[in-house]
Amino acid sequence: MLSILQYPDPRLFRKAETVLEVTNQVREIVLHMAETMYKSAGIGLAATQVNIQKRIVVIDISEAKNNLLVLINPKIIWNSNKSKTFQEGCLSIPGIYEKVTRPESIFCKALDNNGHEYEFNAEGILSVCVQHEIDHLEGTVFLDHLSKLKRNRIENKLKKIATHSSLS
Ligand code: GNR
Ligand code: NI
Repeated sequence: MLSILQYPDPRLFRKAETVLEVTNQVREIVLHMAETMYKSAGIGLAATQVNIQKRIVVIDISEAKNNLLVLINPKIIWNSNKSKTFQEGCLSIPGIYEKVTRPESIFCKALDNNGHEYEFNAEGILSVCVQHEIDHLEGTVFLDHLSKLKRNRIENKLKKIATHSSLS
């Protein structure tokens, strides 16, 4: 299992590199990321979160956790004008859950584990998750979508938690 960077680790703010070829090394990263996502009970994970600066995302929103989606170099090629608000959390910001407004539906393309391009429509939680993960690849987190006031409140709360923690 890979360790997950915790906010505000500066490595979370780096922009990930495009994957030039889906090699065995990339597939190995995907495998380790999936294992890490399942063990952490997340519905998605971006390579940035495990300190790998490549455009690789894994998602599984299924109840049975048996429908792994692999998105390499994912790109949103269309989004709806209509927005929707959803309560989000992040494995890199544990304990913080906030409402974020994003386009309701998106049309995306990505490469699969074999390097083949595919396209898909997403709405609901899948749309939220894909957008949340692509944000990570761009070096942003869901807190960047909140008002300054809300964000400041959360940063102060996280600083307090860090003060009490024996790890810092
Ligand atoms: O596990 C996760 N749940 C979640 C809930 C609402 C909106 C987005 C997410 S993604 C998150 C895992 C994670 O941090 N992925 O980057
Ligand atoms: Ni996240």
